[in-house]
Amino acid sequence: MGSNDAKAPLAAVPAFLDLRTAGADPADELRASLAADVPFIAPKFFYDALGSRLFEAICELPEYPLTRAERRLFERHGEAIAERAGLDRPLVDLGAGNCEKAERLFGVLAPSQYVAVDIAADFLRERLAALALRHPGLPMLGLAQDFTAALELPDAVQPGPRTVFYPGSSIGNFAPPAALEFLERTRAACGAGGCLVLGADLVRDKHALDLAYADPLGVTAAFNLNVLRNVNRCIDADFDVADWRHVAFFDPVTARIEMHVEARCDVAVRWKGGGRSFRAADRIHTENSYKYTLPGLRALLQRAGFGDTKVWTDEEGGFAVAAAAA
Ligand code: AVJ
Repeated sequence: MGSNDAKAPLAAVPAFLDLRTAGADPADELRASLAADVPFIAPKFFYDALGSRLFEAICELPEYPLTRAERRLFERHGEAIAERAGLDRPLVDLGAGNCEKAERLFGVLAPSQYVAVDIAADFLRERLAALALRHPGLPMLGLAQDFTAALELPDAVQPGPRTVFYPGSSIGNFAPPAALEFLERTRAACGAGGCLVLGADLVRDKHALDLAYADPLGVTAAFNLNVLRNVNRCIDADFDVADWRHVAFFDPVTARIEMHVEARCDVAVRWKGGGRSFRAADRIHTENSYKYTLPGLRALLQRAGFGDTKVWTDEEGGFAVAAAAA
């Protein structure tokens, strides 16, 4: 063992900073949102270790074309994106997850540093360590952080201009006013001369959108219901997953997917410091996933202060990728 170690290449484990305690306490946040008049659970609570893996499985579903459509766009237009974003810049990946999307762009973007930001600390740490082995020459930094409230980039992140990468249509989790604020903060993180590379799912046929979030295998149902297990862990609650069912639908009026968990019967749930009773058919709102139109996407980026913006679309998948100058 020892003699092999001596010959092994010096692949450094990427630096990793856990900034999760910087903001509000997630347990307080959960207790408040569950006690609200219209109870809800913020979507970031989907992403415990199992939730992160269930989301990876969702991306494999034929009914969920987003990830594949976006991949096609990055494959086709990677060079054009790099022309706008510039080479040799820090690449800040918001909601990096398994880091797979960014890795596919390393070749064209030739980043000077890879900064992966995600709420799922253990999952990110694990995937980033594997990534570093494949790219030993690229400096990497992992940041465990809830960037939905505020994006905090420590000094270890190389200064601007930066390329901020926000793929997968996670922007859809924000209601329009929050999306605007988020994009304004993101523009500041890019710095003058920097660039935002954004993926956004487009409004499509309702039936197709409904199926993408209520797939017949039940993978999305498992992903949604798993949030209750994460809540149990976070606030010592006693949700029984079997008492709840998955509800998801596209609402054309708000142009958003809504996901809820719905009580199958009357249930009383207790947690540390409180509890709540739910009647049969009561719902807890777990996610909004807003879909965009091309004019809507352009207007939003412009209002957030971005300048020259190029948008590429995938007809088949109904998906858009934008490169917006900060
Ligand atoms: C990761 C927020 C982009 O809204 O499509 C997938 C999460 N929820 N299926 C999305 C999700 C249900 C996903 N985002």
